Amino acid sequence: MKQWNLKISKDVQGALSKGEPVVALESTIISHGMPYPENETTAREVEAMCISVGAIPATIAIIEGECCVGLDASQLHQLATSKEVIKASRRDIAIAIAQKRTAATTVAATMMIAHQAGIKVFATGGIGGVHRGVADSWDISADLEELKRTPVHVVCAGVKSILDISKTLEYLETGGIPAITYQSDKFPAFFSADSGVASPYTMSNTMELAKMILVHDQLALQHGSIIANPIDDSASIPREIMEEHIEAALEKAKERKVEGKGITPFLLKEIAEKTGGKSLKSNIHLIKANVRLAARIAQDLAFLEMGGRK
Ligand code: PSU
Ligand code: MN
Repeated sequence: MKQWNLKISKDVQGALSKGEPVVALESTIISHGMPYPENETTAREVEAMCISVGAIPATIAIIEGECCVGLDASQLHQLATSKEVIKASRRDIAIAIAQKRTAATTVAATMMIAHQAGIKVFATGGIGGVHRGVADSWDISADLEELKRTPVHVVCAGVKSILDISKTLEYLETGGIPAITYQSDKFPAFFSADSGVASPYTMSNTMELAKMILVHDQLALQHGSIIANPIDDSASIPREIMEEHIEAALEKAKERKVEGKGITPFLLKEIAEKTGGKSLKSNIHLIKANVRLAARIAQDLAFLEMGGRK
């Protein structure tokens, strides 16, 4: 069997071999989720923040057909600026590698590669989910399928309300995927801390989350989990305001017949424009908060794996 031939950076490899905390980061958010130059600055700042908390960041992407775990500055720049970068989810991975393409990896593809590298904690902004109007479109993100089969724990700010939040939670439940909200009993809706939907689980500190991950690993469970981190009040955007923009963006997507993997990037771009950049600011704020939380969980997990008790 052909090996994955991962290209793991020296820093990430060093941390993994010593059992030190590592946090995986995705790249679709860089290439298809945010405009330039904010995407590049955020990617860099997020990595610096992860290091300052005490974990090594492993940003993941496919660069000219190689699965890279931990990117250098020029690779980040390429992902942030090139129009040639494709969006790769699970279905696109073998094609991207075979054709030596450069691809930004979605949550699903990043989970796959992170797992191959031995990374258990992953931070991002928002995950994909069950789209509104799913009964007609059958649009359910491959991120949810991946969570069923890959043991990586994804720290995010919940799901954007371009998605159907209740149906997404139902889908997670069916798939046996725990969704835990950090310090709140409400599941967050990305731009707002409260989606109006109760969270299946609440945990109040990072050690509790790390213990869950440790047990998950000891049981060799093959699925992942969602750790939802509600956005701070200071950066949140009221639901009613977002709702208006989302409705308009969905309408426009329908008119223009945007389909398949183009839908999520299209909606994100529309919403960022409609809110006059306010949503972008919130997005940047929350991804940093998520990386901070993930780095602390990864630290506690490393402590437990070394035999520490608390
Ligand atoms: N949601 C966001 N920002 C993002 C994405 C989702 O708020 O950048 C990206 C992530 O990479 C996620 C992907 O994995 O979109 C989901 O795409 P799709 O819905 O096509 O599966
Ligand atoms: Mn889709």
